[in-house]
Amino acid sequence: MTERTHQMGRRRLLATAGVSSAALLAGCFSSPSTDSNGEENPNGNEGASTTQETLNEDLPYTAPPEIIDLGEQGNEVTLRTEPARHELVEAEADGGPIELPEVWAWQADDHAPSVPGPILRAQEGEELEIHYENSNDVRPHTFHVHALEKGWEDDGAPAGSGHSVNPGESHTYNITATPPGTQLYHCHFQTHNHLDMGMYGIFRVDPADYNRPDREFFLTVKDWDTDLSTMMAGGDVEYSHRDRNPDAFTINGRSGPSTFHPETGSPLVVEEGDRVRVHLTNNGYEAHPIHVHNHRFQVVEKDGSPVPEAARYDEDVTHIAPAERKTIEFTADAEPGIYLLHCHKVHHVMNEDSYPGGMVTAIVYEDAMDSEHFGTVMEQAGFDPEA
Ligand SMILES: [Cu+2]
Repeated sequence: MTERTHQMGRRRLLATAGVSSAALLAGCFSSPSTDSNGEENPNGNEGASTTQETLNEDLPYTAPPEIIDLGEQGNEVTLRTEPARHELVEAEADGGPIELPEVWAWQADDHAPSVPGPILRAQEGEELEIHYENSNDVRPHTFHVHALEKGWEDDGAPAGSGHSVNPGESHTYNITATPPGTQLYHCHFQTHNHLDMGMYGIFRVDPADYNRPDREFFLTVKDWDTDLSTMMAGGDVEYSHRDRNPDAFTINGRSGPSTFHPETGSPLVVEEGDRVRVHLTNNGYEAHPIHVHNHRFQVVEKDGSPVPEAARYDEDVTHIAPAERKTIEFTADAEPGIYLLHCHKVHHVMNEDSYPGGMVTAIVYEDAMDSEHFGTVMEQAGFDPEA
């Protein structure tokens, strides 16, 4: 217990250490730190004499995930992995910055690397070429996607396929966009580290007859033990997979109040009367009961299968297990305002000892956006509409 408290104290220090150079945001990528490999010995950084000041200050920051429409680019994409730093709570937000000193971020083509990775979107039935080019990192990686059809060697799980992509190598994963639905992908090399270092994302396959809703949102929830990131960044922390103890909780890679930021977070902005779909995926190790305020939703898809009408019912909490995908649908029929969407393990709605934070965002009606309270929420999220 004492040990834990001590580590938490150190985390706080790491969290507030140096967010200094805005120039890093410009995409000037540096070489990855070679002592942050940690593959062979997960606790392999023992003895590294590092201080918080030396933790990967030259790494770039991640950007928010973008939707990559594969159909618009010949049903192919080139993915890479970029070591980066990641803001759970942005510097401008209340309580920020809280950072992961190192993540391994997926990058699509020439877009900015992000955690979670890009939302890859395809049309049912298309033959896809996912090129994985391991040019920017020092570790092997793979691309593994759930549910979608592929051959043995393209499954991306070395223990099964016998195949990973070493630094300097590349591999094309031939994948068929079926079955349709909301799937997820992640790196399957040393998954206990690579997934937890940020190598995950949503893979959406729209059915041929997809009836698009008025508003559609993609949310990945995840718990983190920030000690893993600190260890991989060369920090003087002993991380044990057996004692993994999550201390950060995110929606699309951000913790509240940064989740409310309209550009870098994931507020669900709606207009009264909209039919709204939220694709939820869980890429962490814990299950999360996701609760929506003042709206009754139905689960319409689960793991890429449509839920039959007869099995749908109105509810306001849905449990989402690790790797599970659920698409929920509701009508924006409440009094126009701001309504929370959050994990109801309420200690997941915290940043360390501070509440609220963590795994929370909100449905925001456009009509409520000129209210005084919305202004306060935006201020807390660090959003300056004038900037
Ligand atoms: Cu990997």
